[in-house]
Amino acid sequence: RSVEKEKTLAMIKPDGVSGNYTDGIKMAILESGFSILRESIVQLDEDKAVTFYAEHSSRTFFTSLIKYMTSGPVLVMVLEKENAVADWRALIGPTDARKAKITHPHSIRAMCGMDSDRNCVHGSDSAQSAQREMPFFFKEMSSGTGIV
Ligand code: DGI
Repeated sequence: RSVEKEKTLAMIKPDGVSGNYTDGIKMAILESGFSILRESIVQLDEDKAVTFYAEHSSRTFFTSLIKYMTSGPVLVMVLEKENAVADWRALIGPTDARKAKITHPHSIRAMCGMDSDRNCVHGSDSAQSAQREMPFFFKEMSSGTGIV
């Protein structure tokens, strides 16, 4: 029986793209056994960034988060492998890149992130989030039963 594969949304945030971390991150992705099914470079406008991070709209850091996420192009990817959602979260490490450098020194955020705001990469936090986030960037990935 073939192993059930799962998909997740990965994003290299503006500091990752401008800091030339893209190739290194993609290498880590492939070495970890993910397939990159889709990829696209996108400049988020304020509307798109606000919609993407709507669940954080009441947080104190929201304004700075939106400013950061619209500060330059991002690279969005759809990754696929068995257990893709959890495995990609494990590979990127904790939200706060300063903590990641101590507790998860080999994680992507430890290697290219700055702090809890500029943390270089994004990953869907659940299969449900992935089902919302993938068609947000790749329309053809809508399941037809989702909210998009
Ligand atoms: O899923 P994550 O990206 O690991 O973390 P999250 O969903 O809790 O937060 C989404 C983004 O919001 C995160 O990547 C960066 C920003 N953020 C989260 N918590 C903080 C934060 N930014 C600041 N400045 N301070 C925070 O405590």
